[in-house]
Amino acid sequence: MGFEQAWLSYQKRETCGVVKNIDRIYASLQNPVIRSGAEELQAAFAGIIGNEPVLYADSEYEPGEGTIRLLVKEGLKAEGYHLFEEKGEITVEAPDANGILYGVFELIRHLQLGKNLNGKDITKEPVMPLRMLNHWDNMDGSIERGYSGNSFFFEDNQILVNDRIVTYARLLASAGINATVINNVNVKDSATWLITDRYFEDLSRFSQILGDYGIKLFLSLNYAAPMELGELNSADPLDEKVKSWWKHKMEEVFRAVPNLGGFLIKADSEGRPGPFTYNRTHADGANMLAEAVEPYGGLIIWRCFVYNCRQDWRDRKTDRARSGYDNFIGLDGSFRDNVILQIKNGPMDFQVREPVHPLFGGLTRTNQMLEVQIAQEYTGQQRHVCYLIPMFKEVLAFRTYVKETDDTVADIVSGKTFQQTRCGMAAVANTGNDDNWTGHDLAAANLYGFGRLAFEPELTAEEIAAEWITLTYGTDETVKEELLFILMNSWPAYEKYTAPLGIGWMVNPNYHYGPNVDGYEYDRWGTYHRADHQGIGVDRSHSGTGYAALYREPNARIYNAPETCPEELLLFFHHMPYNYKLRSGKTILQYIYDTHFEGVELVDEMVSRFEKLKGKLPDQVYERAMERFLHQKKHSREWRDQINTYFYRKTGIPDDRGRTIY
Ligand code: GCV
Repeated sequence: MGFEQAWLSYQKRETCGVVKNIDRIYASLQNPVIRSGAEELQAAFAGIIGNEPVLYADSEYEPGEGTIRLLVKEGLKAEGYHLFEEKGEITVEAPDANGILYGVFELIRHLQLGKNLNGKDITKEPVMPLRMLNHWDNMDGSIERGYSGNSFFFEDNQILVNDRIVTYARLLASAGINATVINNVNVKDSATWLITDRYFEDLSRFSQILGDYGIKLFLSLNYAAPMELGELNSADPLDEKVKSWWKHKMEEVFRAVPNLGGFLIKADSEGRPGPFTYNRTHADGANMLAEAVEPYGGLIIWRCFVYNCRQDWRDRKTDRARSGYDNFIGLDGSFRDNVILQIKNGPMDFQVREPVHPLFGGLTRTNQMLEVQIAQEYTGQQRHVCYLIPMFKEVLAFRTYVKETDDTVADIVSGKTFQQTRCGMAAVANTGNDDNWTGHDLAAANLYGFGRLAFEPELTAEEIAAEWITLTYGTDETVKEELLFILMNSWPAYEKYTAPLGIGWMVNPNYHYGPNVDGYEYDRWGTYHRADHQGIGVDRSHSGTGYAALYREPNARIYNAPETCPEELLLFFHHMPYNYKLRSGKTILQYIYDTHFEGVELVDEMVSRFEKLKGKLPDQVYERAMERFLHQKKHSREWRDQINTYFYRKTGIPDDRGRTIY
């Protein structure tokens, strides 16, 4: 089995119930995206069914059994498709080439899942306009927060253009992803030079490959490029010289690099340069760039991950959680049309549990995009299994109350709430040059799942997981059942044995892996749990930092009081005594003990279920994943014991079930 093809390995399927005798495909082959789709169909039929249909130009079309026709036809929303079967002939109709490609992949999914197409009539339109990956790859080949090897985009400050990029593009397109940012948002050194002729030739070949699969290339930009490229001595967004520098630069870049969608910018955050240096706002900075890319239909995606990273732990009023909101809410309505604000799902930083970012529902006159992270920086770093689609579904379903209806995060970032078309969802990617793309073989479910979710947020996390399992490992029911159990229980398990009740952090500083309860307690990053011998948690109610009030009612009221606050977020919003009784009647302390034992038990069960798959999964996959499962087993115990011991020693109160705590 070719691991490098991930879920596109096109193994022969005995149970395939789809029309079997396809021998002709008609399509407008001069369009590169449609050609990619047609060739993908050939490969899929050859692998799965065992016969390779012949490609014909659409001008030669003749109706009849055994035919597939890919037809561009108006009617649906951009990138939508209509797939139907009638009398042995299959048609994919779409308003554009991307729609054709997605229809093709729907058809291929049917082949892989062994689902019958006879008489089927399927119409789909992508819900999120932008479905994007953000890679944090550096040009030396390293990846910031990368847990599956090195970059396959860059090596030794060069851009790699090879077959892996083609497979990468196919994988993305098959999951419905239509945009990607290939370099780290922390743009330094050579990466600053990506917008110069040093890289144009390679970049342009690279971009064309993505373009053939309907994927727009985006780059992360260094805000201080005019200075760092040695051409100006300021990056002030209101300085005419700076403005004109960017205009010329963008003209040059868009001329040289085809299929460029625009730029992603991290400014005035964690030491990156930005407009603050010149006493200008984020809007000044973003708008200047937006004006420069506007003639080419370019987008500026501006990140809202902005906070004071030099905080004093003694200071209880400054609250990192407030920071994104406080920095951007006053700018609502002042961004140009081609600017999108990209907002992390929570106000802190991809913890296992956070409330939804209050900018969702706060902003009403600004294009918005949701940023999630499938690189499991704080959720096990692709060594622990942690299927994150259930978390993303909760975020998307969150009611912001910005309107009476159509007010969820999904409504906002799909453009429904404010009738926007420049919006969507981005995931910090989990890929690297490991054979299996994602380090942990099961982490590929997050990559596939992210794309599918952004395209069709109404799919359940379970449906997506089941689909990924069968696509990747075939139709064996035991494989499906056990992997489904593992994936669906993995996020709850991780939450149970790590930091409790929404408090987050408690990890080793810098690496963000492994337990260290006080690791971030006395540092400058604004990440505190405030535990003492009586209680734990950060008071973010009106008597504390006031963060809870940033939400619209009734959320603000609900979060403000411990009695109504969702318990999984209790310690995020409130400093509570250990003996406070939760709704179950358990004290917070006993809840911490119990969940930590339960989390480990769940991991044990996951591992014993995985053991049943020996001989049913390819040996290499089984062994590679088993090695990680054994580590997770051990490491979850380390988490359990360190957390439980910490609280036992702080309080002196034993577990009421007398289990071992050290
Ligand atoms: C790319 C966190 C991560 C950083 C990351 C940053 C961001 O702080 O630890 O590695 O930088 O988020 O999202 O910009």
